Amino acid sequence: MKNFFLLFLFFLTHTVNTQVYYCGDDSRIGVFNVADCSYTTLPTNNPTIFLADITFTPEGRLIGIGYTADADYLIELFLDNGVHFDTLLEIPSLSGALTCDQDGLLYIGGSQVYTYNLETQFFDYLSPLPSSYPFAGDFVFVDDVLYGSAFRFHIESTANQFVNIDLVPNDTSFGDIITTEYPQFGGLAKFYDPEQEQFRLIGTQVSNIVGTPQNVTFHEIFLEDTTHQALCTLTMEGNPPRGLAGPDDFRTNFALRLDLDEDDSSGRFIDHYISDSLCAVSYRLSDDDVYIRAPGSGIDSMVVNIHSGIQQPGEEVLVSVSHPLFQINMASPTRLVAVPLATVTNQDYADLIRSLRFELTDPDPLPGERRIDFYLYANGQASDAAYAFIRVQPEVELYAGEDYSLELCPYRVANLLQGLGPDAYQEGYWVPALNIDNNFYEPSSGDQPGIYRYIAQEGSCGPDTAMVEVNTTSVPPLNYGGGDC
Ligand SMILES: [Ca+2]
Ligand SMILES: [Ca+2]
Ligand SMILES: [Ca+2]
Repeated sequence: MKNFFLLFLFFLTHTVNTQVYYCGDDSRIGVFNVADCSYTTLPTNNPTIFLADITFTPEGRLIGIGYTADADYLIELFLDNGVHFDTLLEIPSLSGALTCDQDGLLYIGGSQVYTYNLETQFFDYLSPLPSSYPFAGDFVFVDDVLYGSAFRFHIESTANQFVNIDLVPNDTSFGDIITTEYPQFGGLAKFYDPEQEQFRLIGTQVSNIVGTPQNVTFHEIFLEDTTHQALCTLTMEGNPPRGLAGPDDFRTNFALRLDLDEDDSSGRFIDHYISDSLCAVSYRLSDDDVYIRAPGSGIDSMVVNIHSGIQQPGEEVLVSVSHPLFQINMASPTRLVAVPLATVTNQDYADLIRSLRFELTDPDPLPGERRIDFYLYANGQASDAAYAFIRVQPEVELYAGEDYSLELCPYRVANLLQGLGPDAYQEGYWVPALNIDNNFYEPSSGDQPGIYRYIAQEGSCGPDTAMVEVNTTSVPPLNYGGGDC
């Protein structure tokens, strides 16, 4: 079965627990549902980098390795407003494996193993591998041990090796061979199964039979006795998935969970939320779709504190409105403890979280990212932290785009925003308003030729204005591919 859902459907469907993310050879990202072997792919328009593998980071970033005809790159992927890439670093070629540890250190495998620290931007050589063992497969951490699927080139054949990787820098051995009985897994990921109350390990095997279509088999891997079991074989649209990543990698407490943005629509994955509102002094700390899972006896308290990034102490504070069901204690303006005054539901906690704000009281705030951490407590147990990242951008100038004019055949539809250029602010509005609210000039809905102004404004930013003149012509316009109107 094949499914091409729209972006919003992707976000709606990917939050069920038994899922792993995959990336295809042609820049696609998707979600595989372990329970029924269904999948959802998110096509990328105009791929410029082909994806070899992906991983999440503890801060909820989605990082990939990919390649063009010229070079290999470490990239960050963004799925809000469609899939787009940001190149972080050029890396050695033949890289096929990527994962991330609890501290946010990336492990990149190819003909050698490298590490990359996203914070310090330090790229390092971890360990030499025998030159005939490239990690064209994937890496996965299980109980703090890094496993990898490698294969060895012989003169006449290849041999698969499932190994653990020695994390001692510059050690001469790469670890131990766990088994040679596994197939070559192009992708490896683990996820937490709430019914079995344990992690499960998944690997993908792509058929190497020449010709199309190529099949991919998802296997469950049992490290304890080095067996594996095929879950299903799929024929997917385009090239089969190569890399895998698990959304549960950095969670430890699955019974008590807080997710500040369940469908990840803010652009941070896992349990986190990011606000990059422009020119604002008051910021939300969650999306509307806050999700809480708590044991039957309920949550005893919630702690929220500004973890890092404060630039002007005393001028950057947490703010809560009073809530009839909670006592809010603030020992300092950067730390808040909420204790229920009566029996409350998870929904009451969610309402309280939605009402919280981070505020800048200085009229000239300083730019930078602030991180605010949330913890829930139940029966003496703390949840994993859910982070709200606030990007303060006081000096942003909005750009509405370049003025231009357009000659259209009568009744021809045109995307007016596209013509303003790639750097134009995307959230502006039109004066006069276009009849269908999607930046499209559509004569059939009543839009008339004339001058349209595009206004870019947000918070106290802007406004900046660009002008588009729409003319209609009955003769085929030049440079429009010919043809009659
Ligand atoms: Ca991976
Ligand atoms: Ca989330
Ligand atoms: Ca959301």
